[in-house]
Amino acid sequence: MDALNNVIDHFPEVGEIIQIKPLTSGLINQTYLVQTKSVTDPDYILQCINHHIFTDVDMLQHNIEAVTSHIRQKLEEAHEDDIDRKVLRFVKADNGKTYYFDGEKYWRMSVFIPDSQTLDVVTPDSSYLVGLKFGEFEAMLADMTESLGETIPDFHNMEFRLKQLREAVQQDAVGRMEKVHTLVADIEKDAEEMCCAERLYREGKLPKRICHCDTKVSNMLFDEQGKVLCVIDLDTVMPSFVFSDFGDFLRSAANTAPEDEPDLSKIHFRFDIFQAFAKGYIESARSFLTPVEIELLPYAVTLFPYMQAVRFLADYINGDTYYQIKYAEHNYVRTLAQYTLYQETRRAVSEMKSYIASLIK
Ligand code: GN1
Ligand code: MG
Repeated sequence: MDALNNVIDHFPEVGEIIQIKPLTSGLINQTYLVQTKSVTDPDYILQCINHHIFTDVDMLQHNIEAVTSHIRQKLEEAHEDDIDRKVLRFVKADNGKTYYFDGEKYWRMSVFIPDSQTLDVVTPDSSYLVGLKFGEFEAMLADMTESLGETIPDFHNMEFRLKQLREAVQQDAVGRMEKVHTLVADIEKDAEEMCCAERLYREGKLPKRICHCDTKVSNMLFDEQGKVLCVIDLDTVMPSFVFSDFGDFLRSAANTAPEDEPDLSKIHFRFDIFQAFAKGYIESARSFLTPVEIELLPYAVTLFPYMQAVRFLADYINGDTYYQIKYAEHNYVRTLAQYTLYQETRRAVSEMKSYIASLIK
């Protein structure tokens, strides 16, 4: 813990510390809760940024600062109360930036949001509220004048993710292809269809907007009543299709099982969660969504489990170089779980379409 204390010393606003606890959430960054002694001082979240994945930390933090200050300003203009629990605040290090480089690793600290919780399972009621919130989040960012960089280039680009899978298959770096070649072939069958967003974008028929791009349920803080307080994990906030936030939320929230469930019979798509979330989202996002965006929302729901299966599978074939794993076959299990969810969402497409049509009448 001494090393962590040395890091924290570079963030002058942080008061005397009584405890540093590792938090286990997230597959990418290392995260700690830093508890301070004084009851009047806030606690903090300390994160070691994975700079192998986020290679341009300066751009990353610039995006995050631009977005959080823009949202803060909007909340102030709307005379919201309790703003410090509704948007993250990153603390300045003694170099004047919101991150500190110790010669080897990059660190950042943000104020911990008290009396908040993450949920693993959401209800239709809370999904409706999350939907409203995400529509608002995108609407609030719609008039940002500052341009944001892509912290991970082509992050939710399906064509690019398939290209990565194909490269992994070609290389077969650790000899896992024998085990997964049928699965790869199954996934490939739908490849062209699943790349429709990129095609429409090239044809000028689909816009990019600033999105969160990692809207899984565990990246949201809820208050005691189950209302979303604040969206966290802003590393991937960048220009993308609105499908990112819509689809990735339902990928986790509307799954009856965890994203790495080994028992595939437990994985189903919860239509009630879809309905509630879509209702909230369309209510607050309708003002800016184009007809093409609305039309393709059911496609978005299928896209994210599909893309996640492709990404987990590519990582499995590459020998687990990207996602943190808990056991040897973890990425393989994750792939099957996400592919199963994908198939479940496919079966619900026409029902999703009718429901959305009923909302926009
Ligand atoms: C990663 O950082 P974390 O664990 O919230 C990943 C997401 C995936 C998710 C799958 C930067 O998110 O894109 O959907 O795992 N983030 C990055 O659980 O690759
Ligand atoms: Mg993340």
